[in-house]
Amino acid sequence: MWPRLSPPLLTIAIFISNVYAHGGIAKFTVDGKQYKGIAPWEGDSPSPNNGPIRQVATNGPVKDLKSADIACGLDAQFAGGVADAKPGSALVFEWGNIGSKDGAWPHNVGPIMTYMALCKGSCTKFNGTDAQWFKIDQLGQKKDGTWYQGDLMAGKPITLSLPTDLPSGDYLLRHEIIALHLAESVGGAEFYPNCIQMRVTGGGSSTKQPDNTVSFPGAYKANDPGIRINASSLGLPQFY
Ligand SMILES: *[C@@H]1O[C@H](CO)[C@@H](O)[C@H](O)[C@H]1NC(C)=O
Ligand SMILES: *[C@@H]1O[C@H](CO)[C@@H](O)[C@H](O)[C@H]1NC(C)=O
Ligand SMILES: [Cu+2]
Repeated sequence: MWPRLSPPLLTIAIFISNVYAHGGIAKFTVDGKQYKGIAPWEGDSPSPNNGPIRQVATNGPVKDLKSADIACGLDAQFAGGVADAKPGSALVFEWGNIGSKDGAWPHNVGPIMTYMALCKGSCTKFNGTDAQWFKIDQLGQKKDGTWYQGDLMAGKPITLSLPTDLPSGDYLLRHEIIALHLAESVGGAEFYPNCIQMRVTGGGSSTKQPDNTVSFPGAYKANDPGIRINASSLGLPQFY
């Protein structure tokens, strides 16, 4: 039998579920090799972190687009490792609602963006705020109006490939969910950027940067039409 919650307790329970209705990358796989995300809010505290995924401080979102956190996530730390890849590598991203252990990602509205930037020197000491990012992928809505982000909520991974013409080099990969469920007011959108340190071999030796690069902070503004948006006016069946 379920315990009956008195109204004050009910309020607290709802409050807590809001606080923890966030998450991060649970697993990242490149060409079959899997790396685990680091979730300090789940008790993970690898020290040193020899994996390629930069550890963030909490499972919460970045809200301030002027903060350095928009580059790689809340108080993102350098990681000690790099993930080996090649042009065209198959990437798999699994997200979790980390707060309920091994739970699914909790939101289903808003795009998933993936950027890369050449590290100047080793990625293990390269700050994402100094990067010139180019976008390699974006996943928005499907034909039926639902968002690819909903696949993560259903426990499914997001898959994509590195560009096939990517030159060799050390890169930061910036994989980001923009959750728009509260985005009807300025500052309501939730940003969940994650950075992964990669070494690409077997590509060309060009060091020419793509023409269109952006910086974080800088690329997004709180009033951008895709950032301040009433996503429920898009007529979605369920909305979180
Ligand atoms: C990256 O630079 C920002 C802005 O200067 C700083 O706040 C942050 O601590 C730096 N990150 C690391 C891991 O040093
Ligand atoms: C957002 O859109 C929904 C559906 O069209 C509407 O009911 C709601 O009032 C809108 N919210 C705001 C803040 O405009
Ligand atoms: Cu959230």
